[in-house]
Amino acid sequence: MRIANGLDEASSVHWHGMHLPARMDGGPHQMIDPGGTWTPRWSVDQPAATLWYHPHPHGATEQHVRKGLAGMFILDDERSTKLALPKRYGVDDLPVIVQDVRFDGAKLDGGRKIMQNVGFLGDRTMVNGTLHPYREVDDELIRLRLLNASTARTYAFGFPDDRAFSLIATDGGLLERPESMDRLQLSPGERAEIVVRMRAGERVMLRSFPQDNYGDSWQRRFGGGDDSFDVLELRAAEELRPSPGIPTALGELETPDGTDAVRGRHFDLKRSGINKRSMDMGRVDETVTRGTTEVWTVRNSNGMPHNFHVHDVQFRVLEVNGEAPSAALRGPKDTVFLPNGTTMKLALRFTGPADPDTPYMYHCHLLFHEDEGMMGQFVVVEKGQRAQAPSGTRGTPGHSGHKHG
Ligand SMILES: [Cu+2]
Repeated sequence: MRIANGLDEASSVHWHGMHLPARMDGGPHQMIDPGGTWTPRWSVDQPAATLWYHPHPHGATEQHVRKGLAGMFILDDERSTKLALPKRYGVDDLPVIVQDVRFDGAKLDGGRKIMQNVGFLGDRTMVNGTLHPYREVDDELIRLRLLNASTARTYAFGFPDDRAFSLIATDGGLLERPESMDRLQLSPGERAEIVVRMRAGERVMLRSFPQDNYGDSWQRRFGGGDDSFDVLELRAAEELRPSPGIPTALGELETPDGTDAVRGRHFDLKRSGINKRSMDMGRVDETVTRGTTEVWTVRNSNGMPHNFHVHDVQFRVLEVNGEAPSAALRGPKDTVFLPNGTTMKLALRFTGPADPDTPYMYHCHLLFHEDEGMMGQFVVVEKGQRAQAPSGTRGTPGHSGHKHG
């Protein structure tokens, strides 16, 4: 990749969901100066998936993403190309990058209202950078690659007639089998691939609906969990091309099931920091041994919604509040939503190259919280190796590591 920074400020480009060496990750340690370029290289070695990229400058990620620096990254592989799924890009396989925005005249407005403790919430919705989007479709089955590229807003996607659709993939790729549902919740950073059946000549609106799984009435009201609005209209042709039925089996998961875990770690999510520590670019919080599996327990009792994203890996959700995960959480994940009062157990395997002095990030992907310091750093080392202080550490102008909460 060759990234040229044409902005008048430093930024970075993070490959969200990609398994790659830490120094290619595009996090806050790989800043690109104004006018500078960055040329990371790596081999793509992971299952077919819908990934994305966005800036990750420490303290300024919300602003950079909200202003539009985000895109989708589609990986195919041998298995995904052989399956009888809709896969003609732009025809029956559509990217759906969803962002909320607010305008002040012709300019984007990023102001956060008082009481909005999740961060910026827009009052209009864009898909692929387009307001009032619609798409004409000519096939019976349409695959939508949904990406929540918003900085704070959580969506519950569905259709007004409550028609069932098939979930075929989550953040890191295909499920073992399609799961039928009529609502799908995605918090910032999460992706999902769904297949929806069209009827000839109809117009149907993909919408976001009020959310049960968001928080109490106060949090729903001020965090956008009560909102409902149009996202994307699908306009079916008078005659549709027949599509083959969705395969009943999609393949095996590569994510670990946790039975070979060598250790557990706990992460307590608070707006003031994870495990009572605000992000410090010079501090390595966790050291992980390459090739091992771990079980991470992530808990939010902070009175507001958070989510949790881990760089480099796709993980499996083992438990949500002691129960087996719902259908929407059974595929490979790199980001999960944790409303207040949620505890999740995740199984993660770290197979990337060891690099004791370049950290990966884990953080809340409500980007206002991340910028405030809800982020930590882990390094992957060879057995017996120790973490080093991150090299080349530099901050973002204007961020002084101040305390919150
Ligand atoms: Cu958060």
